[in-house]
Amino acid sequence: MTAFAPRTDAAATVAPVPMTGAAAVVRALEDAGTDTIFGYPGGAIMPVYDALPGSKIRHVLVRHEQAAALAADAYARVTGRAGVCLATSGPGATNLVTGIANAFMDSVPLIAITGQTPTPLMGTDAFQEIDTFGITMPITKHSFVVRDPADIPRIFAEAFELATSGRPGPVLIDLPKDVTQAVFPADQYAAPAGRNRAPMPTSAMIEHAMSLIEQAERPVLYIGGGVGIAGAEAALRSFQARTAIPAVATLKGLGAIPTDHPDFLGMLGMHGTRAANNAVHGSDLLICAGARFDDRATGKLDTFAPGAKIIHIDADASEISKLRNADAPLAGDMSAILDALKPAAPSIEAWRETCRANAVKWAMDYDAPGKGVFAPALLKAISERAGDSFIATCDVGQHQMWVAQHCRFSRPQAHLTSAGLGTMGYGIPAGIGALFAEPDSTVVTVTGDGSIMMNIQELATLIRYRVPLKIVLLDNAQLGMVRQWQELFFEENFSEIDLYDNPDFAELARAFGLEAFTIDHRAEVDGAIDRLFAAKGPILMHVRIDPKENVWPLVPPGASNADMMEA
Ligand SMILES: Cc1ncc(C[n+]2csc(CCOP(=O)(O)OP(=O)(O)O)c2C)c(N)n1
Repeated sequence: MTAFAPRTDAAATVAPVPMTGAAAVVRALEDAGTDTIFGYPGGAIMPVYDALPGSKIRHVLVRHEQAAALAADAYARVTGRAGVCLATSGPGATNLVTGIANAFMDSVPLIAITGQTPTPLMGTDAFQEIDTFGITMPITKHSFVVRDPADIPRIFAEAFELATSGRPGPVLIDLPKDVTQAVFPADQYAAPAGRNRAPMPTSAMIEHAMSLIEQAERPVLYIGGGVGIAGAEAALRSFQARTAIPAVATLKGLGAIPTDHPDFLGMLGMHGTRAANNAVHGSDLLICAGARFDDRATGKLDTFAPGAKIIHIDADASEISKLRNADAPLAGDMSAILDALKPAAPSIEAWRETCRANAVKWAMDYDAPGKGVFAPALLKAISERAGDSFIATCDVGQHQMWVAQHCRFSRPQAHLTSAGLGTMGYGIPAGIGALFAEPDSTVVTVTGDGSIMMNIQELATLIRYRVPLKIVLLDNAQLGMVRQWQELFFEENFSEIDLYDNPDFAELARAFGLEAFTIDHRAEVDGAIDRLFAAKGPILMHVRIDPKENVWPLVPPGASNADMMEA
C-alpha cells in the first residue's frame, strides 16, 4: 500500500458466502497481488464498485478513463507487476482503448477490466453496449468475456499469467453486469495454480553466440526495452562488465546501463547520438538485447549495421529475425541467457577507445546563445539534481526527445515514455502511476503545450490524492515536433501548428489547486529548480522557450543512420 490514501478504512476482504461475481473479481485481484487500481465508475461496472469498499485494494479515481489505463501502464513499468485499470462499458471502454494500445506497443503488462451489458442484452445495441472484445482484439495479448461467475478465479489467474509472462502485454477482461451480480457458492472459488515458463536456448546455441563474441573486433551491445521489462538489467550490466563491449540503447532501453557509464554511447536512431549511430554503423557484431529493429532506431533498414552479424536475445521468439536475420537467435528468459553468455573476453581495446573518444568528441553542446531558457540544459540540470531517485515521464514531441537525449537515468524505470504508440497525453497519468508505485521517488513529468492539454483534467487527480508530481511544461506555443518536420521536410509550409491562443498555464494549474509559476529567462533557471524541488505537493513549472528550437542531431526519415543532420 502506498501513500496518498484518502481512504483509511482498508480491511481484508472476507469472502461472503454465497459470493457475487463482483466479490469474486475483487478477491481474484487480491489473490493476484494487486494493491492499486486506476478507474472510473459507470452503470455496467457498478457491481464491482459496490464490492470494492472494504477490500485491501486502493482504487484511484482518475478523471478520464484514458488516464486510468496510462497510469496503470506506468505503475506496471515501475513495479514490474501488472497494472490494473477499470472502466464501465461503452464510452468507458472506448476511452481505455488508447491506453491499452499504448501498453500493447510497449509490451507492458496491463489488466483492463470493463463492464459490459448483461448477457441477455448483448448484441441488441443496448444502452452503452459496445463490442469491447472486438475493438481491443488487435491491441491485446488476449481477451476474455466472462459468462459464468464461477470462471472468474481461473480467468483472472490466466489473465495475470498471460499479461506478465513471455513478452508482456495487455489483457482485457469484459464483465457483463449479470455475471458480476450473479451469486454462486463461495466454496466454488478456487484459484488455479501457476504454470511453468521461460524456455531456454540449447547449450549449442549459447556456445555459438559466445564464439561470435570471441571473434568480434567491433561489437556493440544494442539494448532495448525488453531488458527493463524482464528485470534483466543486473544480468546485462554483468555481461557488459565481463566483455567491456560498448553499448547503445533505444528510447525504451535507456537506463538499463547508467547513462554516465563510460562505455555507454547514448541512444541510437533518429534522434540518437552521433557516437551511438557511428558505432553501430561500423560494428561487426550487434548483440541485440530486448530490442526489435524498430524503424526509429534503425533508420533505413538496408543500411543499418551493414557489416554486423546479429545475436538477438528476446522473450518473444516472433521478434527474432522479423526485420533482420539473426545469426544467433536466442529466445527466452533475458537474465538466464545473459548469465549463460560467458565468452572469453574479446580483444577490443582499440575499438572501445575509439568509441569512447567519439562520445567525448561528439558530446552534446549545452552552451546555447541568447538569454532564453535552453531546454536541453534545463532538463539535464533537473535530472542531475534528482539523482538516483529520478523518474521522468514524458509526453510526445520535441520535449520527449530532449528528455531522452539529456537526462541522466540510473535504471530503466527512471524513464517512462510512450515509445511505440507515441501517445500525447501519457506524461501526467504516467506521473500519477509512477508516484503510486514509488511515493518516495522524485517524479518529473516533462510535457509540451500541445500534449498537456490531452489529459489536463488529471491535475484534479493530483490534487485529490496530493500526488507530489513535478510538472515541467516546455511551452513553445507550437506543436513543436510537427513544426520541426514541416520546417525541414515540408518546405516550411507551416500548417496548423500554431498554439498562439494557449491558456495561461500557470493560472490554469492554480485553478486546479496546484502551485505554479512561469519563467522565460535563463537567469531564472537555478531559482526555478530550487522551487521545483522544494515543493511538497504537486507543482507546475511553466517554461517559455524559443519556438524555433529544434531537436538535434537528426536522421531524416528514410535515411541511413550514417547520414545524421546537425543544426
Ligand atoms: C494523440 C496524438 N496526436 C497527435 C500526435 C502527433 N504529434 C506528435 S508530436 C506532436 C506535437 C507535440 O507538441 P507539444 O506537446 O507541444 O510538444 P513539442 O513537440 O512542442 O515539444 C504531435 C501533434 C501524437 N503523437 N499523439
